Amino acid sequence: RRNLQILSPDQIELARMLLLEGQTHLFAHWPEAGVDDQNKKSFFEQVSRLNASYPGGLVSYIKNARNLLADSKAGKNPYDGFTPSVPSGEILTFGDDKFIKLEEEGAKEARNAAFVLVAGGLGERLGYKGIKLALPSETTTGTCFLQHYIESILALQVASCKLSQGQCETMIPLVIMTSDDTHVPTLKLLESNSYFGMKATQVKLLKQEKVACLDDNDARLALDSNDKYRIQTKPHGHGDVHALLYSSGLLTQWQKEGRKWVLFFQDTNGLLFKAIPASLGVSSTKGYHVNSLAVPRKAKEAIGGITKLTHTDGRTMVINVEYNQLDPLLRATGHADGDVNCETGFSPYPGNINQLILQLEPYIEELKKTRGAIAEFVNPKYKDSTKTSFKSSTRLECMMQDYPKTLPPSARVGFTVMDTWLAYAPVKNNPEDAAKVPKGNPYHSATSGEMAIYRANSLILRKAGVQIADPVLDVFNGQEVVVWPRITWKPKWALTFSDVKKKVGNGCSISQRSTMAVNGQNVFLDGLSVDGTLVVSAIDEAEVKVTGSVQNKGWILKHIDYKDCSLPEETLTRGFTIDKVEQLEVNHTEPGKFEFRC
Ligand code: UGB
Repeated sequence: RRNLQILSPDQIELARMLLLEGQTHLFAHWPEAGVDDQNKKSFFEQVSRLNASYPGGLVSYIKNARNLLADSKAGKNPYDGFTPSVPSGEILTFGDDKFIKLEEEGAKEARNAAFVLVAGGLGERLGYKGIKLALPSETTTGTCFLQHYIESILALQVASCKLSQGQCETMIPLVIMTSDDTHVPTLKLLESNSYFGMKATQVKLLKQEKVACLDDNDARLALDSNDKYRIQTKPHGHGDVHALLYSSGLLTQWQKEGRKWVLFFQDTNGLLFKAIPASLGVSSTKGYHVNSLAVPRKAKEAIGGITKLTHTDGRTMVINVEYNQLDPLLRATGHADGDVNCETGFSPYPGNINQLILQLEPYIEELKKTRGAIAEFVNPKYKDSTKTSFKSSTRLECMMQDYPKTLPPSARVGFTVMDTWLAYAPVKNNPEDAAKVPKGNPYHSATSGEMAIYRANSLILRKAGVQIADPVLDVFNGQEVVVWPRITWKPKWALTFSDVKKKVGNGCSISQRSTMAVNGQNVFLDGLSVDGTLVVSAIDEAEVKVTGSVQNKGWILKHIDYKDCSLPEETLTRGFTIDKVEQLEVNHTEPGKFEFRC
C-alpha cells in the first residue's frame, strides 16, 4: 500500500489483480516507497506486457495454469475417453499424373496464399547458438534456410502469375514469428541481405512474448533468481502464432486482398517447398479447412502422429498426437504393443511435419471465437511422487498444430502424406544425439538435412530421365548417410516436377562424385554429362542451353572432427567441409539466347 503513490492507475489495477489472484509473494520483499522505485516501475512494465500478450490476460493465464496443474497432479490424461484410430487422408506419389495435376493446381493457387514461418525457437538441441534460419540448408552453395524459403516463395509468385494468365501484381506475403531470442538476428539477416529479393513491405515480423513461469501447483508466478523485480519467463511454444496473427489484423487484411490460404511452416526443412505445390493443390481441390502435411513415420520416431480420436460422447477429431503421448494412448485403449510399425515398416499413424495449410475464411471465423487461444499443456518436473513441488519452475505451452482441437465437427480437416525423401528433412539434433538415434530412424541433423537435399534432387532428376549414378554410404559425425551427387538448383529454375521436365532434355548423366549447381530461370540441360563439378548461372533474360561433357577434379567432401573447436559451429554440426578443387563455371550475364558446349 505504501508504494501506491509511485504507480499509475493502470499499474494499481494490475497490482490489485495480482493480489486477488494469490500473487502476494511477488511484493513480499518490496521496500517502502522511495527505494528501488525505478525497478518497481519496470516490474509493472513487464507485468503489463505479460498481461497484454496473453488472450484474456494474466488472470486467464493463472486460472488456466491452476486447472492444468491440478489435472497434471491428478495424473489426468488429456486423451481420457478418446479412442485412437488411423485416419484417412490423401496419399500422394511423386511424379504420377495426379501429383502433376495437383502441383499445377497448387502453383496456380499460390497467388491467393500467405506464408507464415514460425521461427521463435533457438537451436539448443542442435548445438548451434545462432538463429536456425541463418544456417546453410546445404553447403554446396551455402544458401541459408531463410534465403531458400524466400526464393521459393518468390518463385511460386512468378509461377502462379504465369499460370493465372496475367494477374501478376500479386505479392505473396511472408510473416515470420520471432521471439526475444530470435527477433534481432532475424531482422539483421533480412536487412543485410536486402530481404533476399523480397520487398521489405512483403515481409512482416511478429514477435511472440514469453509467458510467466510458475513456481508451484497454486500457479504462483516465479521471480527471476537474479532480479527480484522481474518475473521469470519462458517460451510459450509455436501455438502463439494464431493469437499473434489474429491480433495483428493481418488476417482480415489478407481476406480483403482476396487471399484464401495461410501456410504455416517451420525453420529448418530444406525440402518443404518441394511438397508445397501439390499439398496446396490438395487443399484447393478437396476444399480442406485444415490440411496437415505428413510423412510415413517410424513407430516411436520423435515426431507427432496424425490420429483420428473418437470420444465416448461421439466427438471426433483428426489431430496431431505428440509421440510421447501416442504410445501410452494406444496401450491404454487396447493396443498392447503401443506404437509399432505395421507391415509397411512404418507406424500406421502418419508423422506430423508441422506444415499446416488453413483456409483463410473459416480460420478467421474460428479465431473470432477463440482470439487465437490454443489448447495448452503443462509439463512440470516434480521433485517426488507427492507431486507437491517442482524441481524447477514450469510454464504453460501450446502448439500450432493443436488449432483443430476447438473446431466443430463440420470442419473439413484432412491431411496429405508425401514421401519423406521429398518433403521432410529438419535440422534439429546435435551430432552426439543424432549418432544415438536407433538404426533406421532419421537423424534430423545438419548432416542428414543436407544429404536429404542432394538425394531429393537426384531422385527428381532421375524421374525426369537423367541418368544419376547410385549413391554411396559414408559416415559423418558418427551417422551413416547415403551420399548422392551434390545437385542443387534455385527454386526459380524449377519448383514443380513439370518445371524440371521442361528444363532437362535427353541424354543427360551425372556421376556420383559430381556436384552441379544451377542458378537461372532459363537454363536448359541437354545431352549433358557431368563427372566433376559444374556451376551454371544466368540472368533471367538469358536463355542458356548447356550441353556436352564436364570432366574435372570436382569438389570433394572432407570429413572433419565435430570436436575440433577451431571450426565454425555450422561446419561442426554437419561433420564435413567441401574441398572445392576444380570446377567448370558457366556464367551468362547478358540477355539473349545461348548454347554452351562444355
Ligand atoms: N518455435 C517457435 O516459433 N516458438 C516457440 O516458442 C517454439 C518453437 P521445434 P518441436 O518437425 O519434427 C514440432 O522445437 O516443437 C518454432 C512439432 O510439435 O523444432 O519439438 C521453432 O523455431 C512436432 O509434432 O519442434 O516439435 C521451429 O520452427 C513435430 O512435427 C518450430 O516452432 C516436430 O516439430 C518447431 O519447434 C518436427
